Amino acid sequence: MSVRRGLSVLVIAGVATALAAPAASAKTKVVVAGGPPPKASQAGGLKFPAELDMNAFFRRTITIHAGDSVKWVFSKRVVHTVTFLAKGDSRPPLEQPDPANPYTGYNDSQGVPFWFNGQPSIQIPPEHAFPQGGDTADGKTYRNSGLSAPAFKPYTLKFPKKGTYKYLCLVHPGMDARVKVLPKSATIPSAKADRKARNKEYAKALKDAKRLGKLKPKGNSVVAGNDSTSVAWFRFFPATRRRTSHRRAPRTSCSAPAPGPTSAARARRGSTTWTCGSAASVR
Ligand SMILES: [Cu+2]
Repeated sequence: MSVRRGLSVLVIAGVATALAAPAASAKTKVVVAGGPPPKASQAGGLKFPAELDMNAFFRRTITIHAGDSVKWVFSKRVVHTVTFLAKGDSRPPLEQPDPANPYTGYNDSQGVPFWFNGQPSIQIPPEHAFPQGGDTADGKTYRNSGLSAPAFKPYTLKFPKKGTYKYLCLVHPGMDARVKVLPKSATIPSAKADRKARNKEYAKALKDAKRLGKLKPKGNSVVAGNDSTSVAWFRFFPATRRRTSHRRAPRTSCSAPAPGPTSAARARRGSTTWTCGSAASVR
């Protein structure tokens, strides 16, 4: 190779190196499952009443580059999952009948067997309860964080390919969201813009909660909880119901909050006792 040709090759190689985009390092964005978030700073320092739970993902749509990851952190107020269903599947119930393990030996206080003895027990199957599918999403096969409680360990997935990945929480119907994965050349919101948008979504949910928290049932009714799709109150409305007659206790009704394994309401069939999540009194 002549000296002149050698120099040309070096110059061309130098220009090519200068034009090549620097290899972007893979990034990880954070999404909070539920509310309040584990750290107050993850909702811009907003204050959450102790009896309030939020069943939504914040942000509801997160946009990343192909090759980046999303890390979900979990609210510690109730249990959630981050679940990507297999292509074509629809949302399964969290719990399923297990005919191999029927209920046996459950009697009431008088020793009379409950009606459900012999019926299939209701179980949370392992594929719902525990992490499934590895640490990379492919948009076709099942991925699941498992139940967040009791460890509340963050869950991270990498998204190598562009596309829109819908996911949901198996515990709360209506709690769903998506990850938008764009080519590396596309412009996406910065992490700072995402945090700002997330705080806004929390502020809106708090506003909805405040509206729901104004519930004033008429007459002698007492309502347990008052929910929307993404907000749940774990309290009675009103907290104190005064009797309208001294001769006879008022008729009160107690409606159960949204279903879920951590739901505070438990009803025993065959009994008149309802146990609800927060205290209320009739005076
Ligand atoms: Cu949930």
